[in-house]
Amino acid sequence: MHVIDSHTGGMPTRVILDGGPDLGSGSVAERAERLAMQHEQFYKSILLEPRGQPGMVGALLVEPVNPACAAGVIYFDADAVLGMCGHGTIGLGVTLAHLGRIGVGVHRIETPAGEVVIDLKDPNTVEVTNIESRRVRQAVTIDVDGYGSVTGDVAYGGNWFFIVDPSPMSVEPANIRSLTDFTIAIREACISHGVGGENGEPVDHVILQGKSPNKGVHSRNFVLCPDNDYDRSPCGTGSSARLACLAASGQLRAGEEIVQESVIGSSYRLFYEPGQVGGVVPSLTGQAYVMAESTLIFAEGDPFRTGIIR
Ligand code: PYC
Repeated sequence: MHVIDSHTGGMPTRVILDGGPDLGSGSVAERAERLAMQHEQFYKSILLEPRGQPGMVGALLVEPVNPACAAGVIYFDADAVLGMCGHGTIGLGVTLAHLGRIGVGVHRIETPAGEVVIDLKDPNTVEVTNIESRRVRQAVTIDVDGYGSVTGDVAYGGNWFFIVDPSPMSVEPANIRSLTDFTIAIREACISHGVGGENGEPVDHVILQGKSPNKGVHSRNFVLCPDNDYDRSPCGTGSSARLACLAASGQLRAGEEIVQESVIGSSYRLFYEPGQVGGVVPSLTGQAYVMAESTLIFAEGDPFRTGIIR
């Protein structure tokens, strides 16, 4: 299996070029569902240690339905198949450019959440125009075991987010362990209280919004992913959900650009345009760097060929 690893603001993406399972035909969303339901061991083995690394997101290339798209892609982490992934799409754009499959300019990419547009500005810089994102619930208060009442918004940006703004815990690298434990407890509370999307979709990511000490930066976030690891980047789908919240509460105008920082200090430039069905169409720009081109080997006798299950 040939893979190319990149990182976007410190968050790793592994693009899988070949060796994936037969997912049949249908939309990318239908094929993603088959990957989730029938090939769990396959996708986890690519990301779990010892072949993968904590936090890593996989990007399985698939044939797009729309021939106008440069690629179809299914993203996943070590726990779940994702609807979309912003940092992964920046990493994918840079990887496709590295392979000579796309050049500078605008390209469409098919994801389970819908078609997104990438604008490759240079070999390392990509602007992603995401699917329409929306806030679905405002100021929901939940009781979080061991922490008390926490209030946040539920929003969709290609994945489902519970966004706490401002965070009651300081968003800084020294607190990453505590922030992780806190956000896991918040996600569990959301699930046990039935707080999620309009159709009962469970919250799969949690965001804590804090202040940045850096000039010109709007805010700093901590984002918990389904695999219980944190996003080293500012999270593209999470930033999209956040833009939807800022727009819905009149805190950011269409077209106004802000800089969103991650807990480790990497950043995206963000803005939105009004959507077609009441939400926002977010754009995020970030940088990715290719780190490795590898062949993964899953030897028959290897006791950890399917990864170290946590
Ligand atoms: O950038 O959208 C994102 C993302 C989702 C999970 C990890 N990164």
